[in-house]
Amino acid sequence: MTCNVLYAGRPDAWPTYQPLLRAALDRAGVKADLRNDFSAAETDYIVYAPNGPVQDFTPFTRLKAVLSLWAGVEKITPNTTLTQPLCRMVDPGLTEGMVEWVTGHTLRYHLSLDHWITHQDGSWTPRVPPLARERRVTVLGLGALGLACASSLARLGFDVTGWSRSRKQADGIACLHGADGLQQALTSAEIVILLLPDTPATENTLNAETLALLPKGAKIINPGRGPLIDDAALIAALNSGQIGHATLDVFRVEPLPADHPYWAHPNVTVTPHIAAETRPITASEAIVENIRRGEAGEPFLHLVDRNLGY
Ligand code: NDP
Ligand code: OXD
Repeated sequence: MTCNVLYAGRPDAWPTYQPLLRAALDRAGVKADLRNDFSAAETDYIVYAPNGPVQDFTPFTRLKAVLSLWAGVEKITPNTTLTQPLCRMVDPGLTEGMVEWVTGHTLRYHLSLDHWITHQDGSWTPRVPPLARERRVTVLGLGALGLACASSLARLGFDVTGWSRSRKQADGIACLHGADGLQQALTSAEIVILLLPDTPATENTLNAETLALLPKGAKIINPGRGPLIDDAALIAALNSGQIGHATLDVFRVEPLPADHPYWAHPNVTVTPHIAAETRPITASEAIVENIRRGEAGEPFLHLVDRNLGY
């Protein structure tokens, strides 16, 4: 039997994805027609992105699964017209990119690179950075991305604590979970990295109360999602010096409005949601593996729990 795969990602990315998905389907031996214009009633699988053309899933009467090109699924989980399985993107290329971005910004804080780059004034004032093993880093979220980043930082020698919803064990990482775990994870963290999904339970994870738990001058790196942070509380904490600096890649409103106080704040670095992108070459393999599984009657990988929202 042949299945019909509708590409409903960003229209301008179709020429990139079409040959990659086609080749991956052929390599996997999956009999499939792949198009960007199947009618809803003939579609078995949707390769989906929130900035693509499909918003209403009601007419997709024979749909077997929606396969997200994005890791974050907060834009689709509340969509009540979708009743079929939804799989999120876990892409080795995207993970690699996130590890590089997070490691880069962690090292930047650890080594005070901003200080040395901006203080080229002729003064000779040695300030030797501690070793990585003397630097306490906390990663909030130990999923595909958080765990990869935490492990990479631990391999560099950092003293890494991780926090997740459920109990976990990972080499070189002190794993905590639940509300008490969050408190413990924050009290000694000099650098905090947010890699949680945006769900009702994670909104404002960093707020006035939790920011106050951090040691004075702690640094924040947020490549997760904007709503994880209470913006007003962060700005107040930056102004008081409780938080030394924040590097923010994601925001409640994107693009971040030009008049948003983050842009002008001397202790904030804004990046435009570039921490890690889905890489078509590796993502196509991930998408096709789930189509193969669907056709073989095997369980899908990376299924979203619609109740939890991730
Ligand atoms: P996963 O779903 O694999 O991991 C999510 C992690 O968050 C899990 O460890 C989970 O715990 C934990 N978590 C979820 N809810 C809670 C909670 N209430 N309390 C404590 N921990 C919780 O996601 P990924 O690692 O793949 O991605 C994380 C996020 O990164 C995405 O949702 C997306 O928002 C963002 N992202 C950003 C990009 C960028 O360019 N800026 C690119 C790609 C993704 P448990 O393990 O117990 O389930
Ligand atoms: C994603 C993202 O969720 O790019 O994939 O943020």
